[in-house]
Amino acid sequence: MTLTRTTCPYCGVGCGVLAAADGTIKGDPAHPANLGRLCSKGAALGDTLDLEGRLLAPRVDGKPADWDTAINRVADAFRAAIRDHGPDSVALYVSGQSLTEDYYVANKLMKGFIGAANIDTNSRLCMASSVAGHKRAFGTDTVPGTYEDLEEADLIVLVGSNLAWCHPVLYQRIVAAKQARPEMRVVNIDPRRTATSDLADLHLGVAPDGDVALFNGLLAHLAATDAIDLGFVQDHVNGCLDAVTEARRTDLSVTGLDTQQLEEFYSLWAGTEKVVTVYSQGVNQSSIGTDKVNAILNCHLATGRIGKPGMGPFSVTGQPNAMGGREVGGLANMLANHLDIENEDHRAAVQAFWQSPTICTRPGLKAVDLFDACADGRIKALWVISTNPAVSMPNADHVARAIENVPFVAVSDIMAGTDTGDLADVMLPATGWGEKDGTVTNSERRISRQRAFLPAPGQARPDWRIICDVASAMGWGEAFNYADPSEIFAEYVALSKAAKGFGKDLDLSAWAAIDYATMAPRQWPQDDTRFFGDGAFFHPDGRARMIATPAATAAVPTGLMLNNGRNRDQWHTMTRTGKSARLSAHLAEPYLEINPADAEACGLRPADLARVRGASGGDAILRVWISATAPKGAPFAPMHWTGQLTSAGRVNVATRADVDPVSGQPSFKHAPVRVERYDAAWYGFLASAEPLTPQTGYAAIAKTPTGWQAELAGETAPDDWEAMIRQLTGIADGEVASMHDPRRHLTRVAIRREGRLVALLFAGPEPVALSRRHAVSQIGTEAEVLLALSGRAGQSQPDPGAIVCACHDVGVNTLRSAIASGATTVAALGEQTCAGTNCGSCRSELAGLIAAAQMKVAAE
Ligand SMILES: Nc1nc2c(c(=O)[nH]1)N[C@H]1C(S)=C(S)[C@@H](COP(=O)(O)OP(=O)(O)OC[C@H]3O[C@@H](n4cnc5c(=O)[nH]c(N)nc54)[C@H](O)[C@@H]3O)O[C@H]1N2
Ligand SMILES: Nc1nc2c(c(=O)[nH]1)N[C@H]1C(S)=C(S)[C@@H](COP(=O)(O)OP(=O)(O)OC[C@H]3O[C@@H](n4cnc5c(=O)[nH]c(N)nc54)[C@H](O)[C@@H]3O)O[C@H]1N2
Ligand code: SF4
Ligand SMILES: [Mo]
Repeated sequence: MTLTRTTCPYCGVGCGVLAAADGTIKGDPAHPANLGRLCSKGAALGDTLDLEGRLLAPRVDGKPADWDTAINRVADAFRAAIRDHGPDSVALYVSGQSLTEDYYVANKLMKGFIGAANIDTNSRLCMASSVAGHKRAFGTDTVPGTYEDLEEADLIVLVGSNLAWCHPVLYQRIVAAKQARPEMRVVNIDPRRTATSDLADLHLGVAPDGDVALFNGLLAHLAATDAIDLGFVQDHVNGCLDAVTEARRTDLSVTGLDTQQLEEFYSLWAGTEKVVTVYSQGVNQSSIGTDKVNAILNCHLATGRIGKPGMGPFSVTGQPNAMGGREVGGLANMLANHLDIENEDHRAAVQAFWQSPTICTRPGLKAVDLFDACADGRIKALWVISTNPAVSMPNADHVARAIENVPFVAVSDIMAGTDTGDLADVMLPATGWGEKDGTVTNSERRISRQRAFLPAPGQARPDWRIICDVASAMGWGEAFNYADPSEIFAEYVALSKAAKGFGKDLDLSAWAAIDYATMAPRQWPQDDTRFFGDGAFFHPDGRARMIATPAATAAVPTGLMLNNGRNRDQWHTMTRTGKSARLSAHLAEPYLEINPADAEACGLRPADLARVRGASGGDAILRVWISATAPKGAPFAPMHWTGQLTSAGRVNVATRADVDPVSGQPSFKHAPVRVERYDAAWYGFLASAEPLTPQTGYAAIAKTPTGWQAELAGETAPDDWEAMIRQLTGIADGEVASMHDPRRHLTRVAIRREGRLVALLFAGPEPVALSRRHAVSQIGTEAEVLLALSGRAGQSQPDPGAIVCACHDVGVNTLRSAIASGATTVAALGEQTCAGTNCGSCRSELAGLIAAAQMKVAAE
């Protein structure tokens, strides 16, 4: 069996993977990002390669069509809109998961040939504030550091980042570095305690959006304690005095932290030369996100702690190619190769290089504005590629209606059923990870190859080719005539050469001599380059800028603000990770993690369902998870669940679309909500051999080893339970057995087909207490119906409980009993149960279980 060297398609760590067509997946020991490690999602990539649910042929108006018909339909719709309403009436919405080659041709088509800049990307929801902050401070969008800086640092500050779950291999690298050098310090700044906080020597539960004030306070402290590097500032930085003056004015009560906490953090930061500040969505996804970024950058610029080994600000990218998209100018306000739309010379150079008939002259619509333009009729033709905005945009119901309102919508996806694809006139089947070739750039500017190791399924084509096919049908075939992605990459490298005279950071000259087929992972401009250590920046005067960042004075928050983000084992809208039973076992339902005091005030009990209503009126219904780690006033919900898997689990119906004024990035993280108990008349749990559709008031579907399961509830109990199961499962045949306990109002129904159990329902007026794993394990077996309906695990098979270690399938009950029998360290638990010994993503949860058990013993 030959293993193909490729790159993980999930997060921006950009781990190297060795993969084979039989589903073998291993970490690549030769890839500098992971050196052989993988996290739970990477390790489970083999579970996502089957063709179930894939879009395998084009669809036009809901019916299968051939490629020519589909491509011509897209080209005609775009041409007609441009002819009748001008180039600004069409839009592309692409993705940080597009490969560099896909991104490059999409951008070339829109900006150079259609001649408008209405191409934006989901990176607007993700990295836009970091991009804007970098440009304000450095004069270009550069991430100065490398992953090794994290290992060399003496202090790592993680701001608004749940690295343990979202960049797990980087997190593991920090864990290993801290083990080797226990004097290393880690500070975690996040309103809630997360798995990442477990590594931190200091967790600062900052008030939501208190970060600008916090870092202003740090800058004022640096100034007051003579910690500013006056030489560096004098030679290389403008704006220091203004920034410090603003910082001194800051009301630190906005941080929500007490003086002792602030003092501890400030003196640690001031006193440690080698400090890296890592930041992510708790910083970017805010209406003051760009100021948050600059408040952080200010502190690094003022101390000259930037671009040297072990020090610097580090904005970690979320998606596998968020960085590559920025390089090729994927955002509506950028041109290719870090050049600027607003700059006439830059535009002329790019147009000359492309030999294009036109070039956009002003920035296009940013994501939120773009969908508003869909809603109000300005956009006549829209093409969505590799992203699922009907789920992932804030105020998602409005966005779904806006997409519906566009006269022509094309969607390129790998899956047949997605919330956005369901709104399309034309569906274009793309090849997915493992089936296509191209490059991605990770958080440390390292370009790696994704390589195919599977054939293209059905009629699916790579995204770059679909885009070029449409461009050809629009009459621009010559400029989009590439035999394969290596030719696109070569053109992109040549453009970088043509743009070199503009003195920007992006320099790909090293790739001119590199063979695409055998390309090894490599950083631009050179391996181990750290920008800015020598004080050279990219504003016209060659200096950096500190920005005065005013912190809002403390507004007393009234009511609950919904925080949101990611789970360890799911990727975004779950179209891929949702296929894996192991990954789905970690957290199988959308939930609301809420502080006990808030829960009480809202009348919520454990395992209840909560109705979460945002300012725009949309409701999400989520399982209540009462937890002291959620700060008071700010419950947390995961972003992942969709209309395919839930009836009301899309959290973005409750978020709002107010944006950062500089970057246009929406402030997902803080949405005012009302929370009340969902008044369910019945709750149920259904295990099935057949796929399920969410149809009851509350329904959350997850993949299991034997098929599917669903948590169910509704406001009125069904009259006919059998009919309900048949509707949800689509199973029309088979014999039905049922049990009713009229006293306790419990109902249990089983369907057997050819002697095997194919569906099992447990329902009652209270949340169903039952071993889910046991019920699920009965599906497909010849189990005795009465025993199956009893819902109890047999003596010989103790219920392992909710899965904590996804790699080795180890449940919480197994772990608790191992802890009780003396495995009181993470290492000992690993020896006894294997948990945590593969990817390590669950180690902080293991530590949490041990701590909880020890606390319980201490209390007894
Ligand atoms: N498992 C998994 N990993 C992923 C992804 C995934 O879907 N699943 N997606 C990838 C992508 S695209 C991205 S962008 C990254 C995101 O990676 P992260 O940014 O680490 O993830 P989030 O969970 O969105 O948010 C991080 C934290 O911000 C905190 N926060 C909220 N408000 C504030 C605030 O005002 N201040 C501060 N300091 N913190 C705040 C939240 O409590 C949360 O813990 O993850 C990438 N990795
Ligand atoms: N509430 C809340 N919402 C958020 C966030 C948050 O923190 N909170 N975070 C935001 C952020 S940072 C991000 S990055 C976005 C992510 O949100 P999205 O980008 O909308 O989420 P994905 O599920 O990654 O969507 C990718 C889509 O592309 C498809 N796909 C996969 N591979 C391919 C391929 O090779 N070609 C094509 N054409 N399609 C493919 C998948 O099936 C899927 O439908 O969500 C944003 N939304
Ligand atoms: S950390 Fe995990 S999800 Fe991210 S690139 Fe590596 S294996 Fe993939
Ligand atoms: Mo993201």
